[in-house]
Amino acid sequence: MKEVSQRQFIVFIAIFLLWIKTIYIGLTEFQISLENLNQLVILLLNPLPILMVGMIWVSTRKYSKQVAYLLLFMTVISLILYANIIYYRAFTDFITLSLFALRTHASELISSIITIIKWSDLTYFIDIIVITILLYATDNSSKQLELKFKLSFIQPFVTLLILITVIHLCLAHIERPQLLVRSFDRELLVKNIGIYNFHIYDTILHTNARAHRMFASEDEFIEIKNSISKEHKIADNDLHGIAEGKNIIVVAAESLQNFVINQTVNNEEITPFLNELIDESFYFNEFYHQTAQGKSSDAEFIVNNSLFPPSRGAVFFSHPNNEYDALPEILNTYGYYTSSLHANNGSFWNRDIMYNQLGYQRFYTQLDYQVTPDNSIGWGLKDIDFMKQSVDHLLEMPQPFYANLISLTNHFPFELGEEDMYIDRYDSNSRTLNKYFPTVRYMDESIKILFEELKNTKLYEESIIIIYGDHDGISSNHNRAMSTYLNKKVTAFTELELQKVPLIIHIPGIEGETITTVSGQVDFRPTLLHLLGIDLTDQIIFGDNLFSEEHEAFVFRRDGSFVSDELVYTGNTCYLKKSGEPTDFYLCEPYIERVNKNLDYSDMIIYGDLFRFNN
Ligand code: GP9
Ligand code: MN
Repeated sequence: MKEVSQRQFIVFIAIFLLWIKTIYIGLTEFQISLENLNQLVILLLNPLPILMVGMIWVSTRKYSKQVAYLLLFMTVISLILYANIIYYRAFTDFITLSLFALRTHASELISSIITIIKWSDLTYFIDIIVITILLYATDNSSKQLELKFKLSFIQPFVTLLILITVIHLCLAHIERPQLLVRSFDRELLVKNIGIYNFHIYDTILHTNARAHRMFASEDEFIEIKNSISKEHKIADNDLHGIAEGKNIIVVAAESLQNFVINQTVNNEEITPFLNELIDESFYFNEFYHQTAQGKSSDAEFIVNNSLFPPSRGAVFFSHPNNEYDALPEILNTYGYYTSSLHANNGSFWNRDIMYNQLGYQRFYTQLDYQVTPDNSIGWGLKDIDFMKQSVDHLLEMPQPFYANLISLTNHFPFELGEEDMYIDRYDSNSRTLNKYFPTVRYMDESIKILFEELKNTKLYEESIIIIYGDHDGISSNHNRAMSTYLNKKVTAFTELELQKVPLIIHIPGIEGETITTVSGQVDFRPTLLHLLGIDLTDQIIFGDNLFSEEHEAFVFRRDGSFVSDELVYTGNTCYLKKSGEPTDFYLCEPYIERVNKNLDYSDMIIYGDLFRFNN
């Protein structure tokens, strides 16, 4: 029995070394920062489950094979770590399976690999050498060929494993609620679930997408195409092609809801600049966001594809390898230089990967901005600084360009320094709503500064500027405070009304008007293309040109709710739009069927990767 306990000891040491190594690499190479005790415990716990599974696996192999399996396990774990180290050094990001499918970054990586690898990296493999020596220094005679570790040895480990996993998941949940569906930043994900669990999670996501794709056929594509393509008539109005050849500057306004427009808090205007801008722009005041769990990324997905995001997860994460026929791609073929600008991690919402597939030629991330503690708050660079620095980037772009500016300051928990408080907080039982108004006001100021900076250059005259709210900022958890502010009861009907976000299209020199047609983010793309004079025929889209007289006043959302000229349907109740009073369900029924069919179609396109059949 001596060999068995010796062997147990060596396996234990091996796992211990891998554990220490993982933590060390996390803190140094992956730059994981610890802000509280909870995060430290998470860091210590998260590598353990996989390593313990490895330990149990090795220990239950035949005695004679254990040495080989142990070394194999150590090598695989070490290579996973090292591959991520190299990738992280090059791109400040972690490896995902979709990278292999897309073969992105491969050439950049190969060309720079010599400069990335260091001799000192060999120390990351020392543990394997130590264990090899230990194994060969101990008695490995095959006298007890079939002897495995006793079950009594394994059992406590399984119990411990389960315990650690549960504690880890609870702590990670406290740290980041809904971690796997929200907060989709790989940095955060790895920080909270650990590098090994991250790879398991990524593999599940990836294979799931692959499996769906395998069973989809071209017939489905043709069926959907025939069913949803309508004749997108070129509206006979002077707006067709009015922005042809101009730059397109889009501002995705973080968490900007429509209820703040032209409103006051403590007797002060919340969005003084936007209120003025609306008078000289096309302002759509019945425009709904259509995002689901993917929030900001869903909004980007919708406006660029005119498709619906899936109801679960974030399409930016679940389907970054799909074929799309996205707006940046289309604009590329018309000679536009396409880019997205966002002063956050490139990996947040998987943008750095998904953008390749959408066709953006350039992604300006936080690395392209001067970000200092002085000009940052909450999620990062303050919007005013972001706008100013973005104009510098815009000035360097080849024209015409399509530039997508994503703001950040007006993000939950709506943090703002005293120096940036242009208005006072609201006073209600919701700290979130109270803080929301000053950050919206700050964002309004930043957009004003964007316009001023553009006007200091030729860019203003040469561009059209579009501003849209990406999704709601105040969830239904704050209904009580919201009803105090709105001075009316917040019912399911009101909740849906609150999902309106502004869409403002500013074309210098054109007066514009307020357009009250019911609409949604899927309409963004056809509407913009109409202004650019680009043909919509054959595009497989769910939206419609809002400037066309034939546009049907009808919008539906990812949860199946819809709004028409007369009816509103949400939470299984049919309402009259004018009064907000519930009405006979059967009035809504035909629409419900249509909505569900279309949402299914959109899902089929994404899950089946059907655009690969589009030629
Ligand atoms: C992050 C930003 C916010 O980069 O776009 O994303 P959200 O939490 O709003 O989806
Ligand atoms: Mn957002």
